[in-house]
Order: sequence, then C-alpha cells, then structure tokens
Amino acid sequence: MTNALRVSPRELARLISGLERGDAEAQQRIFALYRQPPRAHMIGVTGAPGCGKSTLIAALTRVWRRQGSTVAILSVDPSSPFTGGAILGDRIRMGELSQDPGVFIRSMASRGAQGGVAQAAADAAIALDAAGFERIVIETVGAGQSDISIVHLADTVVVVEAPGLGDDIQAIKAGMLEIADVLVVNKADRPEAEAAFSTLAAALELGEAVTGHHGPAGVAGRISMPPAHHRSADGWRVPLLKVSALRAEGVEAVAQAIALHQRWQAAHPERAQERAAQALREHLQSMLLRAALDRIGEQQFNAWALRCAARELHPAEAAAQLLASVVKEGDCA
Ligand SMILES: Nc1nc2c(ncn2[C@@H]2O[C@H](COP(=O)(O)OP(=O)(O)O)[C@@H](O)[C@H]2O)c(=O)[nH]1
Ligand SMILES: [Mg+2]
Repeated sequence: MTNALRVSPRELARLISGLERGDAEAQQRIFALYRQPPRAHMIGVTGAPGCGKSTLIAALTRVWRRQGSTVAILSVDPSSPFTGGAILGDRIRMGELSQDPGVFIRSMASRGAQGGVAQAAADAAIALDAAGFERIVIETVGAGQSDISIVHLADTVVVVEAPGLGDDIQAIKAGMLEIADVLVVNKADRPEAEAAFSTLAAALELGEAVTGHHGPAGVAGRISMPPAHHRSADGWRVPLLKVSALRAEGVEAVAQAIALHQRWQAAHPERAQERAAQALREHLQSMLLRAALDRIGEQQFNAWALRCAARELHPAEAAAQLLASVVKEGDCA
C-alpha cells in the first residue's frame, strides 16, 4: 500500500538531495510531511573536531540496533568519516553498520540550501522520520552559529568533550554547556581524560551554585544517575558521563541518559514550543534578509558596501537607511 505520508527508501535519498539544492518540490513535500506528528527521537551530537563524535555515534548506533531501534545519522561535519566516499573507506569505525538496512548514514552539504545547512538538516530529519527511522542523530562541529541553531532543532543535545584538544573546557567557552542535555567526556581510556572530567565537573557545580536552581527532582531524580551533573534552567539534571567510544565503554550509560532525557522532554512540551519559536525566528531572519537584498539589488548593495569601506557611513547606519528605503517602497505584502 502506498501512503503519501510515508517516505520510501528510494524517495529518501532523492528528497534529501533536493533539500540540499533548495529544491521547491522537495520543500513542499517536507511541508506536507511536517503536518503529521513526529515519531522519531532527534538527537544532536556536537563537540570540537576530533573529540570522537562519529566514533561515539557509531558505538551508540550499535547499542540501539541491539535494542531493536532503527537509526539515521546525518553528518554536517565536513571532516567527518561519514562524509561521502569516506564512509566505505572507514570500515573499522562503521563496520557492519554501513551494510545494515536499519541504519541510514548521510552527510549534508550546505551548497544552495536556503537558510543554510541547519535548516536543510532539520528538513532531512522530517523526511527520515517519515521514512520510519526511530532515532535520528545529527552530528555537527561545535563551533559557529549554524551549529548552535542545529542543536535547537534536536530533542536531546549531547555535547562531547575530549582531552588533548588544546583546551579542557572548550565546550563551556563556545557556549555549548547551556545547550547540553547530556555531557560526555570521551577518550576516558586516556589518562588525561580525568583532568578534563574534573574541570568540567567543577565548572558544572559552579554553574549550579550560580543559578541556585534547586527545584523538585524530575524524572532523572528517581533513577540513579552518575554523581556529576547539574540542573539546567528548566529542571533537567544534565548528566556528565565518562566514555571510551573507541573501546565501547560507558556507551550504554550514554544511551540510557539519552533515553531518560527523551522521556523527560516528552513531559515538557514547552521545550518543543521554544524550538519551534526559534526555527520560526531563523526562517523569518533569512527570508527578511533575502527579501531586502532582492529589493535593494546587487549593484546598489555593492555601492553601499563601498561607501562603508570608504568610511563614509557605518554599516549599521547604511543598513538602517537601506531598510528604511526598502520598507517605504514595499508594502510588505
Ligand atoms: N583514545 C581514544 N581515541 C578515540 C576515542 N574516540 C575516538 N577516538 C579517536 O579520535 C579521532 C577522532 O574521532 P572522530 O570520531 O572522527 O571524531 P569527530 O571529529 O568528533 O567525529 C579518531 O582517530 C578516533 O579513533 C576514544 O574513546 N579513545
Ligand atoms: Mg565526525
């Protein structure tokens, strides 16, 4: 039986390619699919390049496959081993997963996608949900605004840290701590991991002391959690977990923490509302910019940019004047 709200494996690849190109037909298909309730759990995994995100995702996928869940992995990390032909080349890491029909692996390119790779990946996740994948993992490099926005689109955000990347608390510096639902210190098989773990644990305790957030115990409070954690602004206790993704040690605890968070957030719909508001804001922002640039025209835009470069005008003054002229001309309809 064919169902217009189901995406076949054959349609899936075509649809995602269409989204990458910013293809209008693919976009319309996603609009239709979005109207059905989501079933998949969307998990964002982020962290500095080389911290072991891809290795951890592969290890988590093995756990989920043993539990009977299907898994889709979207990578927006250009250095990822999931990227392009490297998937097949990296047999040790992905091993049997690349042959498993219950696992879908795809890297996302940003070329041409309107609103950038974050929105294209969010739309691809909708397609993957409609294709029946139960866990959808989005891997992003923990740097830059698009990565922050992509994690706003996930139900559960896993932030990965690792020793030996030059800075023990990069996650905190990049503002990643605020967005973490689960914090992982990877490469625990290396002795330096202990220091990274302690630094992060201390920073978390400090954060808790500063916010002074001590609400009633949530879902996590009733289930034994690792000793180091802190309470996020909305009451979720963020677990800090030590893992060796390479040796598949501690990975089941990460899967458990992710499952706990999935249950917790199902009881907190305000999270999903905030995510939708954020997505709406981002779409408005990119559409407004596009509409303004269309009206201004490239030639005029370049002329104003030259005036800014010549120090005739501050860019903010120029933007305000351009905006005023655009709004006066147009009727915003
Ligand atoms: N020692 C050790 N190395 C790891 C571990 N996890 C990943 N690595 C290595 O770290 C490097 C980067 O891993 P990768 O998963 O590609 O990191 P990503 O850039 O964050 O996706 C690779 O050489 C991995 O083999 C771990 O738990 N322990
Ligand atoms: Mg990677």
